[in-house]
Amino acid sequence: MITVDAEPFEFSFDPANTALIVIDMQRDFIEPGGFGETLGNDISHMQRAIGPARDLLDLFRAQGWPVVHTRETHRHDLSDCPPAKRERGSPSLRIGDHGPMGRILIRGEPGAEIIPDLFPAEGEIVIDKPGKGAFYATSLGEILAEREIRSLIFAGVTTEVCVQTTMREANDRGFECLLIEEATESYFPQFKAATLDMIRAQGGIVGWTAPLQALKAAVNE
Ligand code: C5J
Repeated sequence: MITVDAEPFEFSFDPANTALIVIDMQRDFIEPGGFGETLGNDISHMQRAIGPARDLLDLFRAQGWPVVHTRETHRHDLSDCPPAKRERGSPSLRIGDHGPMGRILIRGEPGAEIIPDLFPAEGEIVIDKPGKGAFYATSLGEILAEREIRSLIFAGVTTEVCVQTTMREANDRGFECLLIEEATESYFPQFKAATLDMIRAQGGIVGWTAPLQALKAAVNE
């Protein structure tokens, strides 16, 4: 077992049953000129997560531990995008509309792809998810069960939306979840801070959080 100095208390995991899950590090959310920035968001916050997420990926790749990437995407005909989702947000640029990097959040479009720094390596699992949570309407649950994964280490964006939703789904399914603090970001720093607090409140009601260095130190001990 590996034990990480985490909050609200130590997080222990068996590498044989643990995967890294990198949520939605997609060009449209993070890159200059993408969907997120076009809607007026400050992407500089999001870009801070790239280096730490890359370090985390390198750590897992060096150990040969499993890695899962997710993308928030929809089918070309939007049959998996409920109007209730599409009609909120900005009326000028909705999911499926033509944006600066192709159709917004549509599978195969350039903006829906994972940023080059974190691009999935051969053999890593990639999950296209139509919801905010990565378990809803995907095969993630079955894939993790087949591999007997019981602990998940999280990175990605945005902390308070897709990362938190997926952690809550995972927590309800019995996974032990650790979020690496520098490897997740939001357009809104106060939402990130509040989410980290929520996750570890009440004795770790959703899971644990830890700085990247605490994980690296535990792995290299
Ligand atoms: C994600 C979003 N990935 N905020 N999506 O968090 O809509």
